[in-house]
Amino acid sequence: MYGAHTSSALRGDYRRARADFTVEQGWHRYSAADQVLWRRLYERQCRQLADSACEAYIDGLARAGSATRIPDLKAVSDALTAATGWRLVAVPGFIPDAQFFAHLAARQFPVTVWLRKPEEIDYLVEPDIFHDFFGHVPMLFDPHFADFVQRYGEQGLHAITLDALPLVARLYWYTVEFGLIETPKGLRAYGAGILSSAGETAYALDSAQALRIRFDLQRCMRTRYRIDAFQKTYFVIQSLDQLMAAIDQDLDLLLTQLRSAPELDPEHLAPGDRIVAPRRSAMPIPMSKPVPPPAGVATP
Ligand code: HBI
Ligand code: FE
Repeated sequence: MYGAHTSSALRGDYRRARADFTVEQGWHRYSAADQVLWRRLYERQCRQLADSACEAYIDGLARAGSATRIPDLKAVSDALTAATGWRLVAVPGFIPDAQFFAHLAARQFPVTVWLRKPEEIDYLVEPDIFHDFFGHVPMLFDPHFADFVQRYGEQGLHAITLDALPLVARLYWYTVEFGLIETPKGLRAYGAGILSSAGETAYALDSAQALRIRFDLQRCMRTRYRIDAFQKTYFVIQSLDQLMAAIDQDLDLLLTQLRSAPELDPEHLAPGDRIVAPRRSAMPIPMSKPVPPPAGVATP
């Protein structure tokens, strides 16, 4: 996955970008091979969504369409605008933080125009159109989530003036990119980095190697993350409203305090963490004898 710390040169074509880093998508420039790869990616991810993605994502994906060809961003944008007032803007790739936040604050979601190469089908460091579209756009059809991401953009812009970018970047990372949610049907994913990744969907929900802890704003903002491998820690919300509740407040004091608080390491639990059980237990539980949950495990 990617992050604000990409060290290699960015691979998009920035020469034609406007001052706000938007470009023309140039839909006709995608090759037949690109279209074939899109369908492969789309079909593969779809297969595991039914019992992995939250309902809002599954509904949004149906409304975003684009199962059979690379989306024409303008066309999907019209449907999205009708649903939640958001629109999609085409960008060459990763853009500066302030510009990224400014787009979100204006209800514009930046979608990278290029598609990965066939040899990168499983893994990519930077966002491409498959990640940006398949991962992010479905959730933007949900009114609550859509409002949260706009508010996040405003708070991100403000956080830059407080020199607190890493703190808000981690919030984005652990929610919009890698968030999990407890639902009546069980643990599900809503994060784009999970839902656009072939391997991370099952890992995030099921693996005994990962920590799943109840979402806590401060814990989340203090926790480092990795961009080169599956996450070690996932934060679990209990409803999408919880996201807006966390961010729709004056964050000045919190950001100023956390700026100098020690960072937390994603590999270990911290005091006060509430563990959430994986979707499927690693070992089958015998039906005959009720087994008490391990200490500290939160039951839904
Ligand atoms: N640009 N295209 C693009 N996509 C991102 O996710 C992105 C970005 N620029 C900055 C950025 N993300 C970070 O500021 C956030 O992840 C916090
Ligand atoms: Fe992303």
